[in-house]
Amino acid sequence: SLELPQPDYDVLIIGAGLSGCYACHRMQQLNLKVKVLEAGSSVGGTWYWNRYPGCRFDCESYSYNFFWCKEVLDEWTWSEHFAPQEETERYIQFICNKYDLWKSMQFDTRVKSAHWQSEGGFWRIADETKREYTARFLITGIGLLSDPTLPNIIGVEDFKGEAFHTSRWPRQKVSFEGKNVGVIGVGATAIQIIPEVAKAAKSLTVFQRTPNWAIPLHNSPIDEEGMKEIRAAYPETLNKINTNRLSFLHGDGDESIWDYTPEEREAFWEYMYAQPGFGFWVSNYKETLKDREANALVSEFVAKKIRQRVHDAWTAEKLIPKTYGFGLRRVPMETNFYEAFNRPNVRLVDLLETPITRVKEKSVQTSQENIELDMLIYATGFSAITGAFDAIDFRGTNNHRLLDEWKDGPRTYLGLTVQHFPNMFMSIGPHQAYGNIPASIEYAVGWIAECIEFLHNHNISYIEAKEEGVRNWTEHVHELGQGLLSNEVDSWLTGVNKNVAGKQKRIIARYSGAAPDFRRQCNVVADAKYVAFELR
Ligand code: NA7
Repeated sequence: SLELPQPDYDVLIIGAGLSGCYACHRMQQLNLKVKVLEAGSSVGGTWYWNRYPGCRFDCESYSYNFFWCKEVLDEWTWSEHFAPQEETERYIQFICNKYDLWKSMQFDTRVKSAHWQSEGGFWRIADETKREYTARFLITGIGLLSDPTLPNIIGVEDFKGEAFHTSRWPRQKVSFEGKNVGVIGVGATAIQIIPEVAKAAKSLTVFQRTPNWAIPLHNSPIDEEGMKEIRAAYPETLNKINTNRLSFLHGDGDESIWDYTPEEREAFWEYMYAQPGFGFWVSNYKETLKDREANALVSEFVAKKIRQRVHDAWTAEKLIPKTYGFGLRRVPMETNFYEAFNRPNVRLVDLLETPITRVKEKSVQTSQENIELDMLIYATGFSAITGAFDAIDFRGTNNHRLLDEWKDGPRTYLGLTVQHFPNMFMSIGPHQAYGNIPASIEYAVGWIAECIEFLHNHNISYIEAKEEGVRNWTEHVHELGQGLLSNEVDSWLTGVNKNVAGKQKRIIARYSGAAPDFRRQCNVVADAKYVAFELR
């Protein structure tokens, strides 16, 4: 009716990372009035914020790009099998140029709240400066590893030297030359930056709490001929992404470890360990991540490799995880990470043995010693999966708070929608299939765009997940997570971050079935014209 207020935009997108860029393109294609709000000063999301030295893809570049943009597939040249951050950032800018996405984007705008307005039926979004924006539909492209967390160590704010979280790395070059540098953490990020710091710094002290099982990346450049072959193979690559369990280039291992002799296994593992990328992790014997005995065998192989590569026996033992097996956390991919510890300027401090008691103005004090530092690098990770949601005050119908809705773990329908939060869609929110993240994004955004197109064409202005759908989906996700060894270990994949008060306990936050099964279920809902939702 005439007197109902009308929103400024058809669609508002939070975030200009891969999700936001693709969603923006789809909305522009539909001729909808769209706005993208981004906290950073440009596009890229993960590839904008994480600009620390050594940051790069650890999935093959040509499997970690988008497949919807045929022209870009033809025109874009990857220079390395695992592209560095700055190349990936340029790739995303290239897409924005190509599809004229910049015109819909607004940067340096951090969204703080999104409240559903029942009168008129739209979202009212406010940024940090309290400026407001209204839109019929809301798409979150806020990332699953985008809310960085500092360690909860006394005195972190007292440190007077240079200090950086890896995900808030400055745009200007940081020099390690002649400096005593400390790195806290040994996750995928730390494992990329440590060899870079080790090369240049006067000294590097690595503060490790839980060791991780890392394997070699084996990166190499791509020449002109190689890129031609990669282009020719794109259809085949896409087919692999669409059929493999985790949407990686690497197929699912389907052979049984028990069909092989110890010598045959050893030869297979030697071969796989020398291959680039995630193959050793995801294309291994089918029992390695499910069966404790098989997992112990593969873990022993990787432990042996670490012992061979790290000369100092004490350091090698400390770098080998003892409390959980290989592959049960996200496996960091490394380039000379283990060799860095063979340099005379690098040492490991085991925080399980000698914890940090406090950070001081010029040093880190452990229970045993005081270590003087010029620079402290926090490679301490993120409030993952739900962190970016927790940072925004989302309120749905009847003032429902998302934070309350999810206080015992996320509850979603298809990982794409939430009850009481009408007209809101999440790209790679909780309960979605992760693995190859750009592939997950491409699917999620495609699903959302088709849904919005359908609603638009049918004059439907309201869509909300139903209680039953949310209950069934959440149960389904929990069932899939049962019996997985990886769900018995603390990591960001199980929603644990010891630095965050509400994240001390393991939860099932991701869809751990096969990505093709996830997509099939979402397709069924779309094919049935979204009748599983409440539509008005
Ligand atoms: P991760 O993998 O969550 O790693 C964070 C690291 O920081 C990990 O080693 C943590 O040890 C360590 N950490 C965190 N807080 C502390 C405190 N308070 N004291 C000591 N050590 C601490 O984050 P990344 O950025 O490396 O990688 C995230 C993902 O991004 C990665 O998996 C890829 O998918 C891309 P802990 O294990 O908690 O003992």
